[in-house]
Amino acid sequence: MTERISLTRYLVEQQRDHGRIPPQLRLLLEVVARACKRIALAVNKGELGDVMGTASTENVQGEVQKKLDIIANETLIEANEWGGHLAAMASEEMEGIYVVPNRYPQGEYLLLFDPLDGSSNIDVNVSIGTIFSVLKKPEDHPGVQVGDFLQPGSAQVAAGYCIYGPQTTLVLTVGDGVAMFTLDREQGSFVLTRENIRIPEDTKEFAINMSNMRHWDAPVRRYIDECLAGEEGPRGKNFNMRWIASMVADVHRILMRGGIFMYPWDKREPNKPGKLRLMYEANPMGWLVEQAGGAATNGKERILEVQPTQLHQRVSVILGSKNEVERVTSYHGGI
Ligand code: AHM
Ligand code: MG
Repeated sequence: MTERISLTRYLVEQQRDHGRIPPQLRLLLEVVARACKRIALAVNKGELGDVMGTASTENVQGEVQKKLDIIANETLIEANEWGGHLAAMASEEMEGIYVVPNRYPQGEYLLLFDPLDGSSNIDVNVSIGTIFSVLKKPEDHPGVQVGDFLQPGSAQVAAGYCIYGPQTTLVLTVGDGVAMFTLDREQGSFVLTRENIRIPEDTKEFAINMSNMRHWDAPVRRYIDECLAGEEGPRGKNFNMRWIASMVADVHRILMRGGIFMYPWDKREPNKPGKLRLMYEANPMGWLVEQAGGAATNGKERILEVQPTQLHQRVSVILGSKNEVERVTSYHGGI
Protein backbone atom coordinates (compact mmCIF):
# COMPACT_ATOMS: atom_id res chain seq x y z
CA MET A 1 0.00 0.00 0.00
CA THR A 2 1.34 3.43 -0.84
CA GLU A 3 2.07 5.58 2.16
CA ARG A 4 -0.58 8.12 3.04
CA ILE A 5 0.73 11.56 3.86
CA SER A 6 -1.65 13.76 5.80
CA LEU A 7 -1.71 17.53 5.48
CA THR A 8 -0.38 17.70 9.05
CA ARG A 9 2.63 15.55 8.15
CA TYR A 10 3.20 17.45 4.90
CA LEU A 11 3.27 20.75 6.79
CA VAL A 12 5.51 19.40 9.56
CA GLU A 13 7.96 18.17 6.91
CA GLN A 14 7.81 21.50 5.08
CA GLN A 15 8.75 23.15 8.39
CA ARG A 16 11.22 20.66 9.84
CA ASP A 17 12.96 19.06 6.88
CA HIS A 18 12.84 21.81 4.30
CA GLY A 19 12.73 24.92 6.50
CA ARG A 20 10.16 26.36 4.10
CA ILE A 21 7.58 27.46 6.61
CA PRO A 22 7.94 28.79 10.14
CA PRO A 23 5.91 27.13 12.95
CA GLN A 24 3.32 29.93 13.13
CA LEU A 25 2.57 29.61 9.43
CA ARG A 26 2.24 25.85 9.77
CA LEU A 27 -0.26 26.32 12.57
CA LEU A 28 -2.15 28.91 10.53
CA LEU A 29 -2.50 26.55 7.56
CA GLU A 30 -3.63 23.70 9.82
CA VAL A 31 -6.27 25.93 11.33
CA VAL A 32 -7.51 27.16 7.95
CA ALA A 33 -7.78 23.53 6.80
CA ARG A 34 -9.73 22.65 9.96
CA ALA A 35 -12.14 25.53 9.31
CA CYS A 36 -12.58 24.30 5.73
CA LYS A 37 -13.57 20.86 7.05
CA ARG A 38 -16.26 22.51 9.17
CA ILE A 39 -17.47 24.56 6.20
CA ALA A 40 -17.56 21.36 4.10
CA LEU A 41 -19.83 19.77 6.72
CA ALA A 42 -22.20 22.74 6.64
CA VAL A 43 -22.22 22.75 2.81
CA ASN A 44 -22.87 18.99 2.73
CA LYS A 45 -25.90 19.31 5.02
CA GLY A 46 -27.71 21.36 2.41
CA GLU A 47 -31.46 21.45 2.92
CA LEU A 48 -31.14 19.14 5.93
CA GLY A 49 -29.55 21.97 7.93
CA ASP A 50 -30.61 25.57 8.37
CA VAL A 51 -27.92 26.71 5.96
CA MET A 52 -29.57 27.35 2.60
CA GLY A 53 -31.07 30.51 1.18
CA THR A 54 -30.32 34.15 1.75
CA ALA A 55 -29.80 36.09 4.96
CA SER A 56 -31.33 39.53 5.31
CA THR A 57 -27.94 41.27 5.06
CA GLU A 58 -25.72 42.69 2.33
CA ASN A 59 -21.94 42.58 2.19
CA VAL A 60 -19.64 45.50 1.42
CA GLN A 61 -20.10 44.98 -2.34
CA GLY A 62 -23.87 45.42 -1.93
CA GLU A 63 -24.48 41.73 -2.66
CA VAL A 64 -27.16 39.88 -0.69
CA GLN A 65 -25.42 37.42 1.62
CA LYS A 66 -26.34 33.76 1.60
CA LYS A 67 -26.61 32.04 4.98
CA LEU A 68 -23.64 29.88 4.06
CA ASP A 69 -21.53 32.97 3.23
CA ILE A 70 -22.04 34.11 6.81
CA ILE A 71 -21.53 30.68 8.35
CA ALA A 72 -18.27 30.20 6.41
CA ASN A 73 -17.03 33.66 7.39
CA GLU A 74 -17.76 33.08 11.08
CA THR A 75 -16.21 29.62 10.98
CA LEU A 76 -12.93 31.00 9.61
CA ILE A 77 -12.82 33.82 12.17
CA GLU A 78 -13.65 31.62 15.16
CA ALA A 79 -11.10 29.01 14.14
CA ASN A 80 -8.31 31.52 13.60
CA GLU A 81 -8.66 34.26 16.19
CA TRP A 82 -7.34 32.53 19.31
CA GLY A 83 -4.29 30.58 18.05
CA GLY A 84 -1.74 33.39 18.37
CA HIS A 85 -0.62 33.11 14.74
CA LEU A 86 -2.59 36.05 13.33
CA ALA A 87 -2.64 39.82 13.76
CA ALA A 88 -5.79 40.39 11.70
CA MET A 89 -8.10 39.01 9.02
CA ALA A 90 -9.94 40.46 6.03
CA SER A 91 -12.81 38.91 4.14
CA GLU A 92 -15.07 39.48 1.17
CA GLU A 93 -17.92 39.44 3.67
CA MET A 94 -16.57 42.17 5.99
CA GLU A 95 -16.10 45.82 5.14
CA GLY A 96 -13.15 46.49 7.44
CA ILE A 97 -10.38 44.33 8.80
CA TYR A 98 -10.95 42.04 11.80
CA VAL A 99 -8.19 42.67 14.31
CA VAL A 100 -7.54 39.73 16.63
CA PRO A 101 -9.14 40.72 19.98
CA ASN A 102 -6.59 41.68 22.62
CA ARG A 103 -7.64 38.82 24.92
CA TYR A 104 -5.68 36.63 22.50
CA PRO A 105 -1.98 36.83 21.60
CA GLN A 106 -1.15 38.74 18.42
CA GLY A 107 0.68 36.83 15.71
CA GLU A 108 2.75 38.03 12.78
CA TYR A 109 0.49 36.99 9.88
CA LEU A 110 -2.47 38.48 8.05
CA LEU A 111 -5.13 36.20 6.58
CA LEU A 112 -7.44 37.20 3.73
CA PHE A 113 -10.28 35.07 2.45
CA ASP A 114 -13.34 34.74 0.33
CA PRO A 115 -15.15 32.39 2.73
CA LEU A 116 -17.50 30.94 0.14
CA ASP A 117 -16.78 31.75 -3.46
CA GLY A 118 -19.34 31.07 -6.15
CA SER A 119 -22.31 32.09 -4.02
CA SER A 120 -24.73 31.84 -6.95
CA ASN A 121 -24.06 28.08 -6.97
CA ILE A 122 -24.81 27.40 -3.29
CA ASP A 123 -28.51 26.74 -3.69
CA VAL A 124 -28.16 24.62 -6.83
CA ASN A 125 -25.69 22.04 -5.48
CA VAL A 126 -22.81 23.03 -7.74
CA SER A 127 -19.18 23.22 -6.52
CA ILE A 128 -18.23 26.22 -4.40
CA GLY A 129 -15.12 26.92 -2.35
CA THR A 130 -13.06 28.93 0.12
CA ILE A 131 -10.12 30.98 -1.21
CA PHE A 132 -7.37 32.25 1.11
CA SER A 133 -4.18 34.30 1.01
CA VAL A 134 -1.58 34.81 3.74
CA LEU A 135 0.67 37.85 4.13
CA LYS A 136 3.25 38.80 6.73
CA LYS A 137 2.42 41.87 8.80
CA PRO A 138 4.97 44.65 8.24
CA GLU A 139 7.20 44.87 11.32
CA ASP A 140 7.87 48.60 11.29
CA HIS A 141 5.04 49.61 13.63
CA PRO A 142 2.99 48.18 16.49
CA GLY A 143 -0.69 47.28 16.03
CA VAL A 144 -2.31 46.56 12.71
CA GLN A 145 -4.14 48.70 10.17
CA VAL A 146 -5.76 48.30 6.75
CA GLY A 147 -2.63 49.60 5.04
CA ASP A 148 -0.71 46.56 6.32
CA PHE A 149 -2.83 44.39 4.04
CA LEU A 150 -2.16 46.45 0.91
CA GLN A 151 0.76 44.37 -0.30
CA PRO A 152 1.08 43.03 -3.85
CA GLY A 153 0.36 39.35 -4.46
CA SER A 154 4.07 38.69 -4.91
CA ALA A 155 4.39 39.19 -1.11
CA GLN A 156 2.09 36.27 -0.28
CA VAL A 157 3.67 33.59 1.91
CA ALA A 158 0.91 31.00 1.41
CA ALA A 159 -2.23 30.76 -0.69
CA GLY A 160 -4.83 28.18 -1.55
CA TYR A 161 -8.41 27.17 -1.83
CA CYS A 162 -10.68 24.40 -0.68
CA ILE A 163 -13.27 23.20 -3.16
CA TYR A 164 -16.52 21.69 -1.91
CA GLY A 165 -17.45 19.48 -4.84
CA PRO A 166 -17.95 15.74 -5.38
CA GLN A 167 -14.78 15.59 -3.28
CA THR A 168 -13.57 18.18 -0.79
CA THR A 169 -10.10 19.13 -1.93
CA LEU A 170 -7.56 21.56 -0.53
CA VAL A 171 -5.00 23.02 -2.92
CA LEU A 172 -2.04 24.86 -1.45
CA THR A 173 1.18 26.66 -2.22
CA VAL A 174 3.82 27.98 0.14
CA GLY A 175 5.97 29.07 -2.79
CA ASP A 176 7.38 25.68 -3.66
CA GLY A 177 4.93 24.31 -6.21
CA VAL A 178 1.32 23.32 -5.76
CA ALA A 179 0.10 20.37 -3.68
CA MET A 180 -3.39 18.93 -3.45
CA PHE A 181 -5.03 17.17 -0.50
CA THR A 182 -8.28 15.22 -0.65
CA LEU A 183 -10.50 15.04 2.42
CA ASP A 184 -10.86 11.47 3.68
CA ARG A 185 -14.32 11.75 5.21
CA GLU A 186 -13.96 8.57 7.29
CA GLN A 187 -10.68 9.68 8.86
CA GLY A 188 -11.58 13.37 8.90
CA SER A 189 -8.16 14.33 7.54
CA PHE A 190 -6.77 15.81 4.35
CA VAL A 191 -4.50 13.36 2.50
CA LEU A 192 -1.85 14.37 -0.04
CA THR A 193 -3.12 13.20 -3.44
CA ARG A 194 -1.01 15.25 -5.88
CA GLU A 195 2.25 17.13 -5.71
CA ASN A 196 3.99 19.46 -8.16
CA ILE A 197 0.83 20.09 -10.15
CA ARG A 198 1.68 21.43 -13.62
CA ILE A 199 -0.65 23.28 -15.99
CA PRO A 200 -0.02 22.40 -19.65
CA GLU A 201 1.30 25.45 -21.54
CA ASP A 202 -1.17 24.99 -24.38
CA THR A 203 -4.87 24.33 -24.24
CA LYS A 204 -8.00 24.05 -26.35
CA GLU A 205 -10.39 25.03 -23.55
CA PHE A 206 -11.51 28.49 -22.47
CA ALA A 207 -13.71 29.68 -19.60
CA ILE A 208 -15.53 33.01 -19.81
CA ASN A 209 -19.11 34.15 -19.24
CA MET A 210 -20.15 34.39 -22.92
CA SER A 211 -23.34 36.27 -22.07
CA ASN A 212 -21.19 39.35 -21.50
CA MET A 213 -19.74 39.24 -25.03
CA ARG A 214 -21.42 42.43 -26.19
CA HIS A 215 -19.78 44.32 -23.31
CA TRP A 216 -16.21 43.09 -23.89
CA ASP A 217 -13.26 45.13 -25.00
CA ALA A 218 -11.74 44.50 -28.48
CA PRO A 219 -8.77 42.29 -27.35
CA VAL A 220 -11.02 39.82 -25.50
CA ARG A 221 -13.49 39.75 -28.38
CA ARG A 222 -10.67 39.07 -30.83
CA TYR A 223 -9.29 36.20 -28.75
CA ILE A 224 -12.66 34.50 -28.29
CA ASP A 225 -13.66 35.09 -31.94
CA GLU A 226 -10.46 33.34 -32.99
CA CYS A 227 -11.17 30.40 -30.66
CA LEU A 228 -14.73 30.12 -31.96
CA ALA A 229 -13.54 30.12 -35.57
CA GLY A 230 -12.12 26.63 -34.92
CA GLU A 231 -10.01 24.68 -37.39
CA GLU A 232 -10.80 27.06 -40.25
CA GLY A 233 -9.79 30.13 -38.22
CA PRO A 234 -6.36 31.64 -37.48
CA ARG A 235 -5.78 29.23 -34.54
CA GLY A 236 -6.26 26.18 -36.74
CA LYS A 237 -7.87 24.14 -33.96
CA ASN A 238 -11.24 23.66 -32.31
CA PHE A 239 -11.81 25.01 -28.80
CA ASN A 240 -14.11 23.76 -26.08
CA MET A 241 -15.79 26.02 -23.52
CA ARG A 242 -16.58 25.59 -19.81
CA TRP A 243 -18.07 28.12 -17.36
CA ILE A 244 -19.03 26.94 -13.89
CA ALA A 245 -19.45 30.44 -12.40
CA SER A 246 -17.45 29.35 -9.35
CA MET A 247 -13.89 30.60 -9.75
CA VAL A 248 -12.63 27.82 -7.49
CA ALA A 249 -14.15 25.15 -9.72
CA ASP A 250 -12.97 26.78 -12.96
CA VAL A 251 -9.43 27.28 -11.60
CA HIS A 252 -9.39 23.74 -10.20
CA ARG A 253 -10.18 22.33 -13.64
CA ILE A 254 -7.37 24.44 -15.11
CA LEU A 255 -4.89 23.14 -12.52
CA MET A 256 -5.98 19.57 -13.29
CA ARG A 257 -6.01 19.66 -17.12
CA GLY A 258 -5.17 23.15 -18.39
CA GLY A 259 -7.28 25.89 -19.92
CA ILE A 260 -7.68 29.63 -19.76
CA PHE A 261 -10.01 31.53 -17.41
CA MET A 262 -11.06 35.11 -17.99
CA TYR A 263 -13.20 37.58 -16.12
CA PRO A 264 -12.13 40.71 -17.95
CA TRP A 265 -13.07 44.35 -17.51
CA ASP A 266 -16.22 45.09 -19.50
CA LYS A 267 -18.38 48.06 -20.43
CA ARG A 268 -21.18 47.30 -17.98
CA GLU A 269 -19.24 49.01 -15.23
CA PRO A 270 -16.58 51.07 -17.01
CA ASN A 271 -15.20 52.56 -13.81
CA LYS A 272 -14.51 49.21 -12.17
CA PRO A 273 -11.42 47.30 -13.32
CA GLY A 274 -13.30 43.99 -13.28
CA LYS A 275 -15.62 41.84 -11.19
CA LEU A 276 -13.25 39.68 -9.19
CA ARG A 277 -11.47 40.91 -6.10
CA LEU A 278 -7.69 41.31 -6.21
CA MET A 279 -6.66 40.52 -2.67
CA TYR A 280 -8.61 37.38 -1.81
CA GLU A 281 -9.55 35.98 -5.22
CA ALA A 282 -7.12 36.98 -7.97
CA ASN A 283 -3.89 37.09 -5.93
CA PRO A 284 -4.14 33.63 -4.34
CA MET A 285 -5.41 32.05 -7.56
CA GLY A 286 -2.79 33.91 -9.61
CA TRP A 287 0.02 32.66 -7.39
CA LEU A 288 -1.24 29.06 -7.45
CA VAL A 289 -1.44 29.19 -11.24
CA GLU A 290 2.07 30.67 -11.56
CA GLN A 291 3.43 28.08 -9.12
CA ALA A 292 1.97 25.41 -11.41
CA GLY A 293 3.74 26.86 -14.46
CA GLY A 294 0.81 28.93 -15.74
CA ALA A 295 0.43 32.70 -15.99
CA ALA A 296 -1.95 35.30 -14.54
CA THR A 297 -2.33 38.87 -15.80
CA ASN A 298 -4.86 41.69 -15.90
CA GLY A 299 -4.13 42.19 -19.60
CA LYS A 300 -1.34 44.66 -18.88
CA GLU A 301 0.79 43.25 -16.08
CA ARG A 302 1.16 40.26 -13.79
CA ILE A 303 -1.68 40.19 -11.29
CA LEU A 304 0.89 39.57 -8.56
CA GLU A 305 2.54 42.91 -9.34
CA VAL A 306 -0.60 45.02 -9.05
CA GLN A 307 -0.15 47.37 -6.08
CA PRO A 308 -3.40 47.32 -4.11
CA THR A 309 -4.84 50.59 -2.85
CA GLN A 310 -8.04 49.18 -1.32
CA LEU A 311 -8.96 46.01 0.51
CA HIS A 312 -11.88 45.17 -1.76
CA GLN A 313 -10.26 46.34 -4.99
CA ARG A 314 -11.36 44.61 -8.18
CA VAL A 315 -9.21 43.48 -11.06
CA SER A 316 -9.49 42.11 -14.57
CA VAL A 317 -8.38 38.44 -14.56
CA ILE A 318 -6.79 36.33 -17.28
CA LEU A 319 -5.14 33.16 -15.98
CA GLY A 320 -4.22 29.60 -16.85
CA SER A 321 -2.18 27.90 -19.59
CA LYS A 322 0.86 30.09 -20.18
CA ASN A 323 0.84 30.40 -23.96
CA GLU A 324 -2.85 31.34 -24.11
CA VAL A 325 -2.57 33.90 -21.29
CA GLU A 326 0.45 35.43 -23.03
CA ARG A 327 -1.54 35.62 -26.28
CA VAL A 328 -4.52 37.43 -24.71
CA THR A 329 -2.15 39.73 -22.80
CA SER A 330 -0.30 40.61 -26.00
CA TYR A 331 -3.66 41.44 -27.68
CA HIS A 332 -4.11 43.97 -24.83
CA GLY A 333 -0.60 45.35 -25.51
CA GLY A 334 0.49 44.18 -22.05
CA ILE A 335 3.80 42.97 -20.54
P1 AHM B 1 -18.76 35.74 -5.48
O1 AHM B 1 -17.47 35.92 -4.74
O2 AHM B 1 -19.80 36.75 -5.08
O3 AHM B 1 -19.27 34.34 -5.44
O4 AHM B 1 -18.46 36.13 -7.02
C1 AHM B 1 -17.35 35.59 -7.66
C2 AHM B 1 -17.78 34.59 -8.70
C3 AHM B 1 -16.66 33.76 -9.22
O5 AHM B 1 -16.52 32.61 -8.45
C4 AHM B 1 -17.09 33.44 -10.61
O6 AHM B 1 -16.00 33.23 -11.48
C5 AHM B 1 -17.88 34.65 -11.02
O7 AHM B 1 -18.29 35.28 -9.81
C6 AHM B 1 -19.09 34.32 -11.83
O8 AHM B 1 -19.70 35.48 -12.24
P2 AHM B 1 -20.95 35.50 -13.26
O9 AHM B 1 -22.13 35.05 -12.46
O10 AHM B 1 -21.02 36.95 -13.66
O11 AHM B 1 -20.64 34.59 -14.40
MG1 MG C 1 -15.87 35.35 -4.46
